[in-house]
Amino acid sequence: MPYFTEQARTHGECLEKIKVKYGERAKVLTAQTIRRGGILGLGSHEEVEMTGTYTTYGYAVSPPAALSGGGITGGADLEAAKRGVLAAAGKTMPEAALQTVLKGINSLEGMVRGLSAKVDATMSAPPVQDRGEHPSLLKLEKDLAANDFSPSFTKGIAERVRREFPLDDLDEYEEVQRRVLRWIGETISLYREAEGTKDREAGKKPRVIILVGPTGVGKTTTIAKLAALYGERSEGRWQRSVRLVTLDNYRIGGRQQIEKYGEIMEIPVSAVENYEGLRQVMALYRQEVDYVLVDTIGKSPRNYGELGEMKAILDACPARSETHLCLSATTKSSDIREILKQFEPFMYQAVIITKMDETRKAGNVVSALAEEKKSVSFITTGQTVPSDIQEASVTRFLMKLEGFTVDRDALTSYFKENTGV
Ligand SMILES: Nc1nc2c(ncn2[C@@H]2O[C@H](COP(=O)(O)OP(=O)(O)OP(=O)(O)O)[C@@H](O)[C@H]2O)c(=O)[nH]1
Ligand SMILES: [Mg+2]
Repeated sequence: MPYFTEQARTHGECLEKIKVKYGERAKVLTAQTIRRGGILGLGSHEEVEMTGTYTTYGYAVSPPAALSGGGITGGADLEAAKRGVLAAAGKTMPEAALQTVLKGINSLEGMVRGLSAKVDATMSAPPVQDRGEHPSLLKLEKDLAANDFSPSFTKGIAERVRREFPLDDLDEYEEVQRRVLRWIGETISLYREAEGTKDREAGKKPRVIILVGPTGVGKTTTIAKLAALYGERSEGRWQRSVRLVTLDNYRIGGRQQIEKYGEIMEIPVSAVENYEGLRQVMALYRQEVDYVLVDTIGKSPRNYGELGEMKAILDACPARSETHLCLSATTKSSDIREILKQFEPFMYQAVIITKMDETRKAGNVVSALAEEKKSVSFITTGQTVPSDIQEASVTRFLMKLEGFTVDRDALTSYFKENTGV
């Protein structure tokens, strides 16, 4: 909360002055009698000085500027006092001594004026801590929290608003939202195939994609969707050759689920249970296959032993394989961070956000991905195979934000994305 110091000739005048400047927002904390004006104690007079605090909504008020009329005065007071001193001294002092005193007074006067200007300048600037209290900032923080953005992400955005927003623009909440949407969008890193294969024999066949992730997030369903997407079916046949491999060999229903998808889509499925089995399948598919999609068993991110065993089996895949971590959009923020970290031994290159249709808030996902510096490859939006999957796009995430006015065309154009997103 900002402080004020006010002086006036009487107690009543001082209270009046405070009331005019700060109104009901002022609270007087101290009152004392001081001596003001004059030079070196000569020509000064008594005044009342009060200090206190006042509340503010940031930019809307500028009491510090108003204070510049008080405080340390140069001007008229100084001139009058100087004349008085010279008149008194002139009667008794020899000329040389008088000149020395005059010089001293002049330099003192310069110092006082400089100091006064500095104080005025400091007090005119809006106090930084007040800026956070602007109603637009308060609303923005509320809107971000309502969208499940993490406290640290929200804080980062609010700080950027304070830093970069011109004073006038902050009153325009729509403009604040528009710019903030872009900033949020800029934190979203999209995964593109070229990145995944960078330094790893780019373009070499087959492209091997492994899906890992916690239990029940939608790995198998997503594998089926990806198979259809990459297979590019047209004129009743697949244009690309796709093969499915599952490590989910033992679980009742696990193997049958993917085999059912394979049967419906007419795509071969291989079930393997160990490193050697996977190595043999990979050797078999080394030629003449465009895509090999590997489904894994859902693992609790806390079961390090099982995660380690699965990782050891997956080592049979070629080094250039891409691993994508499936993560449900319905997961709460703290768990998302844990999952992103615990699956790191799999060295996944991208995250697939599943079940986006089941939540109206994407802030938890966006902030966790940004904070953990992860890229996102796909978004799945329903149980229907093969249609409910899309390549991840910045606009798609931003469209999920509640309470924000989203201009889809402006965003797709800003982020250079397809208008169809
Ligand atoms: N609403 C919704 N449901 C989905 C989505 N993707 C998958 N599901 C459903 O989530 C459930 C689990 O899907 P699975 O594909 O079996 O999940 P999984 O990760 O393979 O599960 P485990 O192999 O047991 O670890 C099924 O009922 C799916 O239909 C999605 O994008 N949206
Ligand atoms: Mg599964």
